Amino acid sequence: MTKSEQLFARAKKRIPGGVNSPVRAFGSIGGTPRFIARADGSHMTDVDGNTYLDYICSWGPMILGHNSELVREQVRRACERGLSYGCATEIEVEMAELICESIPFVEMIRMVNSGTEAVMSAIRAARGFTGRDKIIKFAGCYHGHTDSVLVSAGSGVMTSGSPDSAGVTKGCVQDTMTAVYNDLESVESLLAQAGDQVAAVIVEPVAANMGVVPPKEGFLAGLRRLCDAYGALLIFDEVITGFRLSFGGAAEYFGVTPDLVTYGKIIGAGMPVGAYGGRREIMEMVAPSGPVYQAGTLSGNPVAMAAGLAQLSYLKEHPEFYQALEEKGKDLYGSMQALLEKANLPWQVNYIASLGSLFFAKEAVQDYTSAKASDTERFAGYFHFMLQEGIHLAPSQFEAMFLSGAHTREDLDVTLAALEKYLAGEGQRSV
Ligand code: KE4
Repeated sequence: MTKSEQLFARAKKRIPGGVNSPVRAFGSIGGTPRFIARADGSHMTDVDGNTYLDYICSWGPMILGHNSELVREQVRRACERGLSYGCATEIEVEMAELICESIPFVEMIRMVNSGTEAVMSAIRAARGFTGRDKIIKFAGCYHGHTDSVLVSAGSGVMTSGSPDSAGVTKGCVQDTMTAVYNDLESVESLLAQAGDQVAAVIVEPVAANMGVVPPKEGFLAGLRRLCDAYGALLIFDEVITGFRLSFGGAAEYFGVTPDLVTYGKIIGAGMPVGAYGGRREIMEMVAPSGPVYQAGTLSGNPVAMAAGLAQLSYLKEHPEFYQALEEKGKDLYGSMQALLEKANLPWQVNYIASLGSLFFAKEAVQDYTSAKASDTERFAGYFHFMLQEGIHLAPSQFEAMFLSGAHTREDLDVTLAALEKYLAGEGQRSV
């Protein structure tokens, strides 16, 4: 048995499914998850000493690459001053000022400890501000595991949610309506039915939890227009896209301004950090300045702030980073698409900036229904082929590939060579 196999067997005795987050368990693709011992730059090394080129990047946070000396040094210095005080600190002010002074529509921001907490809090703030109960989300979009968004991801329009998880009561999701991503008419029909009850529309401005599905031209601007027409707030869930598509995230990238935004991942640089922010009049509803309660023992933790501030400061001071990352994405994902065409295979590569997904689907993937048409068994074979080639993809067809500043030209070449090898062999199997 490998050490990963031994650890997985032990883990399953004491941790549900052997993991602290379900996707890590390789459930949809089979096999034993690799237990990682360390990671540096664009690579991770498992407990058996195998090194992999990494496209998970911790699901997004490691945009500078793993184990960045820049971030590590600030964390080290923060640790020497103590790990947590439960009191206000200067670095929390610096973090809030950096974000608010960089992103115009974020007039105020509150730090929390995860993307889930950010979304939960933003929805509560939207309901508190509008006095309305209902929210609209999109089939296939994931916003963390707070009850109100764990709605069965039905691929059609749903006026009242049904729970997508045991333990979530009907009551928790009865005010959650589901629309179809990239389909403004589906949103308009829900608003027409319940418009004056809708507190907010929440959207991943680039869907990345059904695999990567970019917004169609006009989709985000259309959501802005519809929210304005019906007095609902627009929430961009930028836990993945924030500070990744550009320093101003998808809002800046697409030129569409939400009322509230949620962040996570990159703003913690690998430490547990989430945040929500937006218009001052909305954020001032949040305790202790207003009646919307939200709190957290470790919110704004000084060590986590040190990590996040180091990473964000670097990104802000090096705007050219994003151009280079986008070029890298075009190069990798564009070349993957070209290899599929050269092999005369019908599959799809969706990508935008540094996010991309290879879908084993024969039709364009533009929403949840078309994403779900993917051949997940074939994806499992592809995943394990690439893992054998020393390339660790996200262990699910419905996740993204993430690029970092640490991925090199050689890394891309190794990836493309492995894909070409797959397509020439296994990839031809009964298409
Ligand atoms: P966390 O609570 O996991 O920090 O963030 C929840 C969340 C909210 N919004 C969006 C758009 C997200 O993608 C996420 C979490 N993303 C997943 C990856 N698809 C995290 C990986 C995991 O669940 O282990």
